[in-house]
Amino acid sequence: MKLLVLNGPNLNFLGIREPEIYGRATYADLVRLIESYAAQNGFSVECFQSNHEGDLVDKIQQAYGHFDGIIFNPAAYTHTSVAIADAVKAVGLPTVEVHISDTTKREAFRQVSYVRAACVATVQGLGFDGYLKAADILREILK
Ligand code: CA2
Repeated sequence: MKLLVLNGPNLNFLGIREPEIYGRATYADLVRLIESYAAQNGFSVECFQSNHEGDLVDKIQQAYGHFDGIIFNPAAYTHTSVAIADAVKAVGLPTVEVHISDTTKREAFRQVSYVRAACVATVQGLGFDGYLKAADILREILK
């Protein structure tokens, strides 16, 4: 199993600001956690973070034929981007939407997710462990 882990805008700032919402661990810590979970569980991962909508769309398209599934925290683009939702739908790879925080308990504008309809599951409010749970979900689907 080969998974692509995508993170959207500002998640490179993890651990630097807003620790009360996103915790104190950094983006590098997140990548280390996911890579060591993959090594322990016998699958491979590539992690990619971008602040740019088009770069995320390009990376989703490039995943076609190269990855078995996608773990995706589109960050603010969750709530705004039809282009990203269309890209996930277009490649047809099983994709799990992940959010570190529980968006259901936050502002009204975070209650909309354009990408959700294109995803096989949503995991939110579990902190970094949500990415590991997403990998477990994809492993079940892909086996
Ligand atoms: O909870 C999540 O994972 C979110 O996807 C994070 C996004 C937010 O727009 C979504 O509604 C929920 C924001 C990511 C910003 O990350 C920061 C990290 C540290 C400091 C500031 C922002």
